[in-house]
Amino acid sequence: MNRRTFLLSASGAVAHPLMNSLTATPSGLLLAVQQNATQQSAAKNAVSKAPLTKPDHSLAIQPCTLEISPGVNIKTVAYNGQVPGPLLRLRQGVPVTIDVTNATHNPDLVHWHGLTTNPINDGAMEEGSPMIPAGGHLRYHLTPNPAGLRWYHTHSSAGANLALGTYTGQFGFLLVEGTSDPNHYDQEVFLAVHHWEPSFVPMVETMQAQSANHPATPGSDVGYKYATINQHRLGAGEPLRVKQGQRVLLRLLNASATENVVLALPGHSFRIIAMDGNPVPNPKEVEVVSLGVAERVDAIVEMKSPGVWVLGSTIEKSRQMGLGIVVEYAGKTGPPVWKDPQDAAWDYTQFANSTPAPTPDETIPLVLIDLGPQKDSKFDTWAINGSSWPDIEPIKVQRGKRYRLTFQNASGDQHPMHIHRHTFEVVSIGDKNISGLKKDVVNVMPLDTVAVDLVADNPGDTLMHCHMQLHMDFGFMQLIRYTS
Ligand SMILES: [Cu+2]
Repeated sequence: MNRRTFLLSASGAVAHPLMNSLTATPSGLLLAVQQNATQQSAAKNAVSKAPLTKPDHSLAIQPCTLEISPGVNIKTVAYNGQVPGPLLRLRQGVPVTIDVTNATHNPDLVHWHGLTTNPINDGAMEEGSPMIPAGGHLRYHLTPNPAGLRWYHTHSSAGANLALGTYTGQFGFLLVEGTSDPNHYDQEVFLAVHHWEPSFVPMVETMQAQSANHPATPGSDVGYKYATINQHRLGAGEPLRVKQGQRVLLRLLNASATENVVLALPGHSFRIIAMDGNPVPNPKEVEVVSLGVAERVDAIVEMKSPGVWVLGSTIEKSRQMGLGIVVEYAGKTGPPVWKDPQDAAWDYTQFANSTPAPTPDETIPLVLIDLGPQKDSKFDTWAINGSSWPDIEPIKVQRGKRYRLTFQNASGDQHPMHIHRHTFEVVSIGDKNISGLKKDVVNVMPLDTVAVDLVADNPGDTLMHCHMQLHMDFGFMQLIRYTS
């Protein structure tokens, strides 16, 4: 059996029909050809035995209970029963197999966020990736690229069921290690933000008022009872132990389903060296780190203010929910100290080049609109240029061309826009033109316009969506389709 194929197991044993839809390119990379409906249904009905070869990594989607602070237990679903899931350290360009078993009662799939994989292995059903049936199993084949901080998470939709999708603990870090890392550091720490116990709350009124054409009937938003960094609320779990003079590399991820966050560490600054895993052109020290949903930041912190501190949300209520972790210098004791930062502003452009990006082959305006709640839905429906998923035509692109996508946010909400399987370049925020800032998620503030350049260099259907679970589940998705 060709190793470069999927194996989808239910109970019996045959080669997976999807193997016909995968062909090896001369460079050895997998290239997915368009799947048709027949192949999709064949994938569903496939019965195959467990793989003969041992995978490089294994993940189990399984129910678990987390004690996020003393006496506060969260029932959720997580990879291998832990939050975050196991850290996957992969070598750039070295193919790996990852077996995923689904020990829950719902079909699910894993998205490898930030990797330039193919549509079948990407883990997005809208691109043609197969679902992993309840009780089933799937082998993913990845050739990790590009180097940097990536992550993996469920890409199932939740709709109005707040016990599914990214509301759960299904997320983990994936680090693609390249050949060199010029940044010296003494300690590397992975910190993921998540919010727990979601519930429906009324949409903030100001948000509605700002939205163009927002209907009179207010929709719902999602609120949370608790927040954690990794598995624990602020003050629970082990502190982050540091020594004076250390350079600590923080690998930060916002794995919340719907909440953008801003973090600070009093007495210290963050030297931002990478965003979404990609080195920034202009590393800079700042007092706060903003993380839209699904964004990552690599920051070096010089430990030069001995004490016991709170690294946490700049919002007091969020810290009370648990959004923080104690940073404790060796030999220091006492209650952790918080101080509000003097400058909490966040500006992507300061980390970019101020020279403009190359002229694109084509500019595609995308107006992001809040349509309000449709029919009897609790949540607002979202539209791109007036259309909502699934009734929306794909954006057509040709291989090798450079496309400028302008996200014009006509709503009162923030939208962390994500494009699958590609890295884009942020080329303007409002009126300010920049270049060199490579990302896979960009947060578009209310009524702001952000433009990104996408070079069509990875053929196959590509999903573009807002990463807020309640937005993507209610219309805020569109495919980018290669026509050549
Ligand atoms: Cu959104």
